[in-house]
Amino acid sequence: MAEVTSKVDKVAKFADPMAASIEPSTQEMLRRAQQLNIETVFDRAVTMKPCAIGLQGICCKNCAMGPCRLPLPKDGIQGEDTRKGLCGATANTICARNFVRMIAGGTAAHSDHGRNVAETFLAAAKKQTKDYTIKDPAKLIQIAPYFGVATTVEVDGVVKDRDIYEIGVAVGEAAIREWGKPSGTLAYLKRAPKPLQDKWEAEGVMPRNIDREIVECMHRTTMGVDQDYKNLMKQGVRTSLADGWGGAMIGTDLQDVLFGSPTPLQSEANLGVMKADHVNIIVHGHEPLLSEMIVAAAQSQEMIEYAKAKGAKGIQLGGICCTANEILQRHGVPPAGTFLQQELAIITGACDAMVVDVQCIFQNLANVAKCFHTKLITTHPIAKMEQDNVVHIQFDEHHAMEDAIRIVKIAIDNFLNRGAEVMIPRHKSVQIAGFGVESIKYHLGGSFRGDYFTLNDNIINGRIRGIAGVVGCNNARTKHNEEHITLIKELIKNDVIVLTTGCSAIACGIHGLLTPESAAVYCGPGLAEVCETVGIPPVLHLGSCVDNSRILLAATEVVKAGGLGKDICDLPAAGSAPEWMSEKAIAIGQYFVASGVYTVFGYHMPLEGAPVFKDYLYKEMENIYGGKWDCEPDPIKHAHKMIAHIDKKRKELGIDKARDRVLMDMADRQALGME
Ligand code: NFS
Repeated sequence: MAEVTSKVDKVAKFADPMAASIEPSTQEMLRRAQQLNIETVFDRAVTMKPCAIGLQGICCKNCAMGPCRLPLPKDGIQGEDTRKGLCGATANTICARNFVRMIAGGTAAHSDHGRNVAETFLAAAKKQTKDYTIKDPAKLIQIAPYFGVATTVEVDGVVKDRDIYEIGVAVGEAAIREWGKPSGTLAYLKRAPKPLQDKWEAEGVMPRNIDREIVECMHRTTMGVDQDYKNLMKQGVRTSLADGWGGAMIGTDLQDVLFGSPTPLQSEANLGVMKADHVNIIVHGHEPLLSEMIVAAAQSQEMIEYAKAKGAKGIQLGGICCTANEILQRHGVPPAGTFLQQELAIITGACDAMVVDVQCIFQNLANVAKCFHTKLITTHPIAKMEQDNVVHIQFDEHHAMEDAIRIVKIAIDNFLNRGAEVMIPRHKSVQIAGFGVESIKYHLGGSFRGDYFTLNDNIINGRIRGIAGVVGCNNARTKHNEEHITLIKELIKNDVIVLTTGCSAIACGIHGLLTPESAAVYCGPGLAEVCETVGIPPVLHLGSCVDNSRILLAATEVVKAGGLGKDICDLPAAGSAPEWMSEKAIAIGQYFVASGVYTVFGYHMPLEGAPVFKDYLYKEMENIYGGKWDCEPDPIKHAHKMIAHIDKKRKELGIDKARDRVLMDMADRQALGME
């Protein structure tokens, strides 16, 4: 048996496990790491403080005359703000440029993921890859018209259904064109409520194609180009819309067509899903293209027998980050943890292989893996690691299953190399995941009356006070999971139903908020009654971060069902990312705001150094798009800001006092001029 060999000579300062996380298995594994003298992100967060000027958003390093730093004077701006960089760029310009570049970074990440999915989808539709097929033809038929693709064909005067693979090729080709088409605007924008489309059109922020918007962000924010924060933000808005109503939405839809649309299913969550007597494979990252195949390979009889021949009882898969959410929502594979638990999964000593693709992957995983037997496998041509203990197996959709089997075999072969220091925390929770636009319709509307009317009725009668989308990351600068869980418990206590994605959703699973039973424990009486009646959790897991597009479409369905205004900004709804850290979160926040949602981030926003620009995002933006930004690190105050907004919208809709819907009789109808 191999010994744990720490490659870390001296950890400068250890984090206090109780201060680092509210979650027991994380605290336990952090203690374990410290006993073994293995450094984790929690320790580094104690040692390394963030740059105070970068934190304010006013460091410009876009040319070699800088970096120019424009810190806010200690006693604030008195009189005219005279701060400027060498070229004369103001704090507003610098802060807006940095913000827009974050939007571009986030949009690029989601959209490049979407593009990879679209390319694989097209290969599958053309039958160039045997391992992928069209699993959800109904969804393909539903989305085809948005791409101008006919789903029927007329032969000799008879209308017939078109071959599903033929539709697939046409949709795949049209979808890929969304990244680079020379004219027009994005196809999916017309899925938004009409008044919202009109606003975007009037403002000139309809995205033209996905790549162009990202490129234009980079151009406009480079030295000496756009010097007006409002004009810069127009491009920021346009790019974010190219994410939410473009790359991310196409990614979600084509993943559903390729792998099946999620339906609610039961699973578990947390590090305790790993098993000492099984081969443990952790998949981590974002694109489900390879992980789908790994699920199939790990479940194959051949691989299970192979694992047994090596002395294991079976193969246990687990996920980290959004790859976890992808295979959870379609296969019930349990997530082993959120973003901040990735190093800890290896520190269990029981992780035989960690397979990573793109995004949210710590380079330090390689250093931690060196201390154990774990094989760390990178699989994507755009995401390699420099450390020599990392294996690269480049995944190719044309021989996807072969790649997956190779990876699973490496993990199984590695099972025998485990050291003596296996320590898997016991903690895990049961969860129900796999909700989507269609399943909400079904669960809240019933099979005969599947629609959003029931949800709307319950919002109008006040049993459900409003809807919150709580999403996003963990951040080592905040206490792991505390903001997510405190905030969400406060929302559901106040009868606000929560839709969640990303690491927030994993946190909810870990902390037991994704079961119908949790409604009786944590919810206010109205929401508890609805959850009990229809058998849903008060917090609905809608998938990964690209699946925030599902939240946009769910909000659009609520608008369509009627009675709650004409646009997303009329709804008693709010958005939140309480522990955000990624540029992707900023892109998501901005497309929520530009779609009419009041969006509150926790921790901190990199805007404090440019108060005028900050005011533009926090106040003026609402006059243009109906949504605006806000920030509140305290989770209880954060929840109440969202609730106050929800109440304001209820008042504007005239449903602030209503408790039960009053059915109109004939006289009432006649009084309103209705028949
Ligand atoms: Ni979203 Fe999903 Fe998690 Fe944050 Fe990273 S995994 S794409 S970026 S950390 S929620």
